[in-house]
Amino acid sequence: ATPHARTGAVSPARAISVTVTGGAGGAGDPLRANLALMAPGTALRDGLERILRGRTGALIVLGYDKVVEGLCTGGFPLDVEFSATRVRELCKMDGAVVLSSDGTRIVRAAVHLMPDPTIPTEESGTRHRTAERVARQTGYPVISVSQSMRIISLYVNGQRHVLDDSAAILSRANQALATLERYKLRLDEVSGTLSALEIEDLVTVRDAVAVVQRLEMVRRIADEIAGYVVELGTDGRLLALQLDELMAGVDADRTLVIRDYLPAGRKSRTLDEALVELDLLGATELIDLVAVAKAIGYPAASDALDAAVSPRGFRLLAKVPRLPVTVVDRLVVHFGSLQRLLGATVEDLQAVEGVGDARARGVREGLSRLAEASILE
Ligand code: 3AT
Ligand code: 3AT
Ligand code: MN
Repeated sequence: ATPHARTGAVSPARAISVTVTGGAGGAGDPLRANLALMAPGTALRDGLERILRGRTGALIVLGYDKVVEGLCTGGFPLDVEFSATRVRELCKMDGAVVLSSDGTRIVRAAVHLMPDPTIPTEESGTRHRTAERVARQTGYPVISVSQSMRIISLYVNGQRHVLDDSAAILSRANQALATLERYKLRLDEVSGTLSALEIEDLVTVRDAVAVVQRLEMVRRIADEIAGYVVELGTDGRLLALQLDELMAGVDADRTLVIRDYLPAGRKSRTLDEALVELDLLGATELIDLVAVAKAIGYPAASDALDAAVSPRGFRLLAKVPRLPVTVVDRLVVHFGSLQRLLGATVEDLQAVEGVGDARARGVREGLSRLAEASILE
């Protein structure tokens, strides 16, 4: 997935609720990476929960370098291994605790941080103003535990993210999962229809694009759930299993269907370009089949949707058992279209490098079986 962050609505607490849509927030997303560091099951989260229960507050900087050092006054140097109990005790004192950049050591404690006062901040309490400014000035994530409001916040990338408890995240995640299940059913319907039309050679741009659209919708909601899985840490294990099961093969299908229908020609898009364009579609554009068709390189006119197209055959060949990807590619290059593949005899198939007698029969039988199955549907 290509990562690019998008943020959602501003909640009353002025927290930026981070809704991950599109290709947003993939593995490279800094917010997601930091949420993983403090997810349930980690030592850092354990420490933060202890501070919360103890009703003290905390100000913790997750990184130490010359810039951070320059903001530190007072307190004392420590350089001891991080532990949940240590950080909880140290946070009973006034001031901030500074951790090493990898979070494994406690570098300083009871520090008075003096960030640049001209850096804008929307917070009011001195702890939270400091947290926001230090995060902006140093680029390191800063965690605050509010004593008065009893919440944990993470300041990173100019955003504030409030850590919810697992029950709240799980209820949102389960709603998203229910949506994913519905989307997946619809996807299975449209891809079944596409397979049947492909066998009959009756595909229009609309049918192919409908599958691309549904795949993208499924991928986006799955990505949102993947974000919850990260945030839930050990509490997200079952959610992760359900997500994996629902998403089996979806990413592969996405590539295959686009490779099947990417318009040919010198000026046409490559697979990667098409994927980027799809990723850039907003939520409302994604509902519009014309916009989706345009993203993969078809003309942006509504009558273009009714044009007949033929698949190259990648998606259906991938359903033939025990056929290596390299052989699929060679078969498609050799025959050029699914219709020619369907019409090929065992001898014709053997003309392709890497296809011997047994494999040729396998392909022949596999394709016939797919043809029968999709007509029955
Ligand atoms: P206490 O003896 O605990 O009252 P202290 O010197 O230990 O004082 P704290 O770090 O506990 O101070 O801070 C207590 C409050 O003082 C927190 C904040 O509301 C206020 N405060 C501290 N520094 C500033 C500042 N630079 N500007 C405005 N208010 C400040
Ligand atoms: P609470 O929601 O009350 O916890 P706050 O943002 O209202 O946070 P306060 O002014 O009440 O913050 O300060 C609470 C403590 O935060 C006081 C001190 O231990 C710590 N603190 C505040 N400013 C700094 C700073 N610049 N460096 C280190 N510690 C600070
Ligand atoms: Mn306060």
